[in-house]
Amino acid sequence: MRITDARVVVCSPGRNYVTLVVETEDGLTGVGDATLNGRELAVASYLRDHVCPLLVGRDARRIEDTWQYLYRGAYWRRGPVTMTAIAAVDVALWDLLGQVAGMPVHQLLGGAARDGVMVYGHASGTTLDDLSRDVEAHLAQGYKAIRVQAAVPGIDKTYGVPPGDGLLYEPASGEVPQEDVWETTAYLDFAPTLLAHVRAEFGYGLHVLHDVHHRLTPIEAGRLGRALEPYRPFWIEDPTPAEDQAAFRLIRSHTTTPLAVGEVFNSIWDCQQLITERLIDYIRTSVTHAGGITHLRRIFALADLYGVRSGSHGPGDLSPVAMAAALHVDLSIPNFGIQEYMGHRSPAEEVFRTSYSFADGFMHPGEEPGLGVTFDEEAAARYPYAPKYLPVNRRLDGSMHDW
Ligand code: GCO
Ligand code: MG
Repeated sequence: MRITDARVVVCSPGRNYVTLVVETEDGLTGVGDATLNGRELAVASYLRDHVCPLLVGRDARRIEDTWQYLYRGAYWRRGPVTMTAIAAVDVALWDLLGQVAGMPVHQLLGGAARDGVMVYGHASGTTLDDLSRDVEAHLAQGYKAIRVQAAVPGIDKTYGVPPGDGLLYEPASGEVPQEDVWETTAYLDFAPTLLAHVRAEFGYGLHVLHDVHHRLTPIEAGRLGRALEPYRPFWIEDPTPAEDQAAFRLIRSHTTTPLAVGEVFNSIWDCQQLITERLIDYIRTSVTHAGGITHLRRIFALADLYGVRSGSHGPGDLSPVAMAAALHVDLSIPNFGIQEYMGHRSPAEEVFRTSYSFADGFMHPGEEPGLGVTFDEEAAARYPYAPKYLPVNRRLDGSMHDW
C-alpha cells in the first residue's frame, strides 16, 4: 500500500481550511485536516516542503511508524505547526486504512463504546434575552448541553458573541488582527449573572458550559469558579493561559466547579501535570492540533487513568475532516466526556461531504469506510484562500492581554 502522492489544498469555503490529500498505488485517497487558524500557510509549507516528499513511497499502513518518523525524526519537536502537520498525515493514514479494511475508523479503534456522542452547541446573545432565545433554539434542536456566552456590559466586543448577522460565530477577519478591549472586573462581575439567568430561565435539566478563553489569573479563576458553583456548570473552559500547569493547583484549591482545558495544546507533555495531578476534569485537545488520532488516543488513555474525561475542541475553524475524525475517537474511547460541535459555515458542505449525523443532541460518525468524508478538490478551487486573523486583546491602558 505505497503512497504515490501527497498534496496540500488551501481553500476558503466559508473560512480558511488546509487539507492534506494522500493517495496510494491502489488509487485510494485519504484526507487529513491541517488547519491552524491565522497561521494556515505555515502548516501548508511545513507539509508541502518538508513532509509530503518524505511520504511518497512509504507504506500507508505503518501509521505508528510514520508518526514516530515525523515526530522524532524532525529533531525540533512539538509546537502547533509541527504537530498539526503530523496530525494531518496521521488522520489521512487512518482514513486510508479504514477504506482498505472496508470499515469506519471507529471500528479500527476498537468499535463503538457508546451509541452516540453527546455534543454541546454554542448559544450567545448581545443581551441576556437574546441569549435565552438562542438557548431555546438549541433545546428545540435537541441539544442536551449548551455553551453560553453573552456580551459583557461595558465591554465593546465580547468573545463568543457573533455580531448578529445570523451566521455562525467566526472571529477571524482582515489582513491584520482586529483589536478588542478587555476588562477583567466587568467580566468577573457579569459571569455569575449570566449563569444565574440561564438557570432561572431553563432550570437544571440541561448541561450549561462556559468558555473563559484564557483571560483570568489563577486567583481570579478561583473566585469565578466558586461564584458559579450554585449554578452547577458542566465546566468552565480555559480559565487561565495554561502554559502554567501548576497554576491549576491554586484554582483547584478554591473551587469544585469542573475545569476543562486543552484546545491550544499540541502534545501529551502540555497536559501531563494537569492530568496526573488531577487538576482538571476534561481534556479538550483536538485531533488536528494534538498530533492526530494516534496521539490524541494516547492523551485520552493517560487521562483515563486519572479520571479525566475527553471534551474535544470542535470549532468551525477545524474542517469537517477534523469533526469526523473526532467523532470516530469519541465513539470508541472509554472516558469520553463531551464533544464540541459548532458546525461549519456554508459553502463548506460543497467542498467536504460528510457521513456524520446529529439527532437529539447526539452525533454519530456514520458507517462509511474510513472517516466518511469526501473532499471535492474542484469545488475547493472555487474558494481561494484569503489571509484572516483572530483578534487580539488590549486592556484599558493599552497593554496586550490574552485573547
Ligand atoms: C472554542 C474556542 C474557539 C477558538 C478558536 C480559535 O472553545 O470553540 O475557544 O472558538 O477561539 O478555535 O481559532
Ligand atoms: Mg474555547
